[in-house]
Amino acid sequence: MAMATFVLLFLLLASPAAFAKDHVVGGDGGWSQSGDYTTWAGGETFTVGDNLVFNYGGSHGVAEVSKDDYDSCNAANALQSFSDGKTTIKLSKAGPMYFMCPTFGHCQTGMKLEINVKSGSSSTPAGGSPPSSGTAPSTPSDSDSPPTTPAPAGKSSPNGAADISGGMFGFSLALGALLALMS
Ligand code: CU1
Repeated sequence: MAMATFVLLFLLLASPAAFAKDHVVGGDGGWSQSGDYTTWAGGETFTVGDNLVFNYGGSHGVAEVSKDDYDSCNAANALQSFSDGKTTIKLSKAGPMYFMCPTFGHCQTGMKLEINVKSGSSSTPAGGSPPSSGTAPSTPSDSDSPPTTPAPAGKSSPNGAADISGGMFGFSLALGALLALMS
């Protein structure tokens, strides 16, 4: 029973990584000249760790390009390009990504895709954690105070002896003055 609970807890804790999603570009219509990829991308949430899946026919391809080349439909400087009909691209970092079909004329007719990859949901709360970690340095300072407590005990006896001898000296002075007055 305890083992089953442990396994269940482990699965729950591990599950965020299991949420990596495959985004099939264009849905059932796939990657073609008839798709509207701006609208399609607007309905998707892309997160680091997800996959982008392009399904397309032999006359098409996939090229990842810079924003400038995306805007001008230029596949000559493609960061990576594919033409195998089924291309899976892992979204490994946050930020914008740009894709186009390198076949002449296809990008101009709308066969292009811009996405914005978001960092994992776990990293968003992490941005708020630095304030809490700032309180951690105060804990070591508490451990510094105990050593100072025993130290005065060791020094108090010499001071006490000095106080006694000083008191004796003052007493003898007062006694001497009293004796002088009496005589
Ligand atoms: Cu194409």
